[in-house]
Amino acid sequence: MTAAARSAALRARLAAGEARLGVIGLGYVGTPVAALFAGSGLDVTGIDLDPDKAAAVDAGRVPFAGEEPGLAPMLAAQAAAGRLHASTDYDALRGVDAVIVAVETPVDPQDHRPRYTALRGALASLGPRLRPGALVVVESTLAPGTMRELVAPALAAASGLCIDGHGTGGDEGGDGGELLLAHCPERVMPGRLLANLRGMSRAVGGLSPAASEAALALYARIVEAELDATDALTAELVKTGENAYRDVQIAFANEMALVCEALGADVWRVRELLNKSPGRHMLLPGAGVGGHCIPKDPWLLVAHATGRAGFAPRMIPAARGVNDGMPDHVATLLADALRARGRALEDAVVLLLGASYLEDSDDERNAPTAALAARLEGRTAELRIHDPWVARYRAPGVEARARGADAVVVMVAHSAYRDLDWGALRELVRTPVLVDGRRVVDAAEARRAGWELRALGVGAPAEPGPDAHD
Ligand code: SAJ
Repeated sequence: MTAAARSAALRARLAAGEARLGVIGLGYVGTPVAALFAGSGLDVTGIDLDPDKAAAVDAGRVPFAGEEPGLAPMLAAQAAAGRLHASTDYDALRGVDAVIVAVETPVDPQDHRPRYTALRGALASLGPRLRPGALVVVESTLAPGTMRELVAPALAAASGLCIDGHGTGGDEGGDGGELLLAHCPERVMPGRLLANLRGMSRAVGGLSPAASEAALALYARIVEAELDATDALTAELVKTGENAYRDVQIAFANEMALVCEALGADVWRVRELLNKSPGRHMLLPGAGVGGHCIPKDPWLLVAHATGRAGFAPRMIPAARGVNDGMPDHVATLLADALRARGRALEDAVVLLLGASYLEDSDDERNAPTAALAARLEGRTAELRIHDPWVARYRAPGVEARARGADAVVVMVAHSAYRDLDWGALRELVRTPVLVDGRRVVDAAEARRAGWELRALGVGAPAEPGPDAHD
């Protein structure tokens, strides 16, 4: 049977709603994906090594924290309808028509190389359960080149089947491969998982046209936006590139903030006027860049290319360095403001406002606040953290946490922080030092109330520099 015929057979089973789908990895990506495909009428089996996650999804419950509109009722309904099951046992995938792999693909914090332990494990366990004609789609974000150099060989070895469009035994000239393999990276965001899965366009990168066609038919069941057929490498580059692009854009905004501080300008006014220039969209300077994708994907983007054809990345690592340096810069602003009020850092009680990586979110992954807290660890008299969205930091409230403090540092632009009464808080602190890392504070109001304010990106009018009279 040719690969094209296998693809056609799978598409027919999908159209008839008879196809069985497996989803490996029941996290922020796999869980809503499983729910949506079950809701499209397919029988879906979720797999996760974590028995609690598997049990939750099998019972129709959301296996993670956070508000995800529509997800809980959808999971409950699909589990009740008998279309959604979950297990820790890969044998539950025997005979499936298609499998989506949505496991974590972190990078090593030291060498920034991809760590594919979870991916390799999933492929090794999945392979023996696959039959000829099955489609495997990897949604996890991958270093460009991974599909051809790691996923295809690993799957071929584990399944004993050849991959259509891939040299490992795939008879590309004759009937083609027995397995169809594609990469379809996700564009989910915490708080908008279902909305993004339905509403955002996706690159569908097959290792062969037959694989792309099968994957297009699969995703057409749940995606209302454009599905762009392409090759696997392009799909890998699109996903890692779109996030590296954002990281570089943020780094530019942060470097502009540092320039403005050095020269005594206001980066926010500069940004407002700069963005009036056609085609300029300077992003927001801030106290750092966190989350599960922006800090990671730039490293994935350059991982396999580095060292090939003499390529060595310069801008992308530099942008990562600028963004990862912002929590340190906040620490510098803090120490400077304390010094201005005669308080040494080591004698200071410091309150950090915001623990999550993003405003009005409870997601703490790679949060800049954690980086700042690590830098301040042991260097202050006391370090306090407040965050209305993170349970362990919610109580006893900003006022109580500010009482007796020597510095308040705004790290996250939570809406709740935009309404703080800085006059009242001034009466609670011991030393009125305030560092605004996210342009939340009304500077004039704060200064009128007596705060020693340092606003990220807003410099004090500086003395002319040594070369000011070139
Ligand atoms: N940040 C800045 N300045 C900015 C924008 C963000 O400092 O101008 C910081 C945030 O505070 C946060 C980090 O960067 O710490 C990441 O923020 P983000 O707005 O990029 O949010 P993420 O990490 O959830 O990124 C997601 C990504 N979406 C997917 O991967 C599907 C990203 O591609 C989107 O562009 C982004 O959401 C978005 O636009 O909201």
